[in-house]
Amino acid sequence: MKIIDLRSDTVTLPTPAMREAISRAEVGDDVFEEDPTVKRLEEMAAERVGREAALLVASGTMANLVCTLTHCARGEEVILGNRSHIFLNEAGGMSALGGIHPHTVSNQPDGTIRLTDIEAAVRGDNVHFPRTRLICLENTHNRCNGMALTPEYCDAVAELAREHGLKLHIDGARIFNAAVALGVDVKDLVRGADSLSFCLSKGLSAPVGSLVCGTREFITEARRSRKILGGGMRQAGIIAAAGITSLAQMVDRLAQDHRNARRLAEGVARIEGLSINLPEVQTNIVYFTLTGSRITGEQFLTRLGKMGVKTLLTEPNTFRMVTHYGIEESDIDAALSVIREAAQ
Ligand code: TLP
Repeated sequence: MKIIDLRSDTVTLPTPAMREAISRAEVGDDVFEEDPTVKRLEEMAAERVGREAALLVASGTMANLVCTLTHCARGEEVILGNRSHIFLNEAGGMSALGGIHPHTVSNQPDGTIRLTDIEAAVRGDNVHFPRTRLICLENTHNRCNGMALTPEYCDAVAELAREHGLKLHIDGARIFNAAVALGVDVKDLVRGADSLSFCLSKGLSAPVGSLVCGTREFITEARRSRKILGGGMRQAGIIAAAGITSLAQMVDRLAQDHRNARRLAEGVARIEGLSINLPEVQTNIVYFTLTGSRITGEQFLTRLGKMGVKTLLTEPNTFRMVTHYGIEESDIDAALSVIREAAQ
């Protein structure tokens, strides 16, 4: 039985071209800034997103943490969505390690936060309050149906940040999915941001790594934050080599993942006992809900697993499926047959 693993795009395996690039990678000690492959990846990343400089880090979580630690001092505050990955899924790193205070505001179903809500959350100058320092957005928005924030929305938040003397960070773990889905240059999605993180190890299929991008000055400080976190890596060209292949070869194919997600979503919509909001499926993430009361979410999850389809239960009856490299159209059709049977 072929296992169809739709839990996440983090399960992607390196491509043959990545393994080849890893085996040939020229390496050095990157803490001494002497790894030529890391430097090449960082330059390529910075250029790709229209920023002066970039820094390779171990994970998306580390990338976001490096950025919050670099922007904020202890006791300062970050405005971020209540469904954001930073708030929900990063073990409270900014407060645990940085003494930084998260101020959550509601994410709308499309991943945006209303400008009026952001503005209302900005603190006035008062001895009782933490100082607001940073706003964080997430694009695509994982827990908000993988939806893509538009350049216009990101610009509006950047403008608001500027008006209030705040910084803007974009958690762009899947920013290339957003750019491909919207048909825009990724530079236009991040042009107003003071920092941005994106992941190599999700839809772009590399085995490890994320990039932090910003001004040269910001990246110099971020390098220090990375060191504090124990994230200074030595012959990291082994990782960077795969990342270079990701940026060179794996971005345009995300459109195929989006088509597969669409096909999956349309199939799910035809299955009795399941409910899905089709217009919300824009990228490679599909959420649906079990509405019939015959079986529980846990039972449905177990049934799917036994029949070879791995998925995630994100709320009691809500499932997330993510398409990625290694999942073909035929796998989607096979998964739909299993889902249909399991929902009986
Ligand atoms: N998300 C993972 C899980 O942690 C939920 C996934 O399977 O989607 N930002 C966003 C928007 C993310 O979705 C993730 C990973 C991260 C940051 C963190 O990246 P890693 O896992 O590399 O630390």
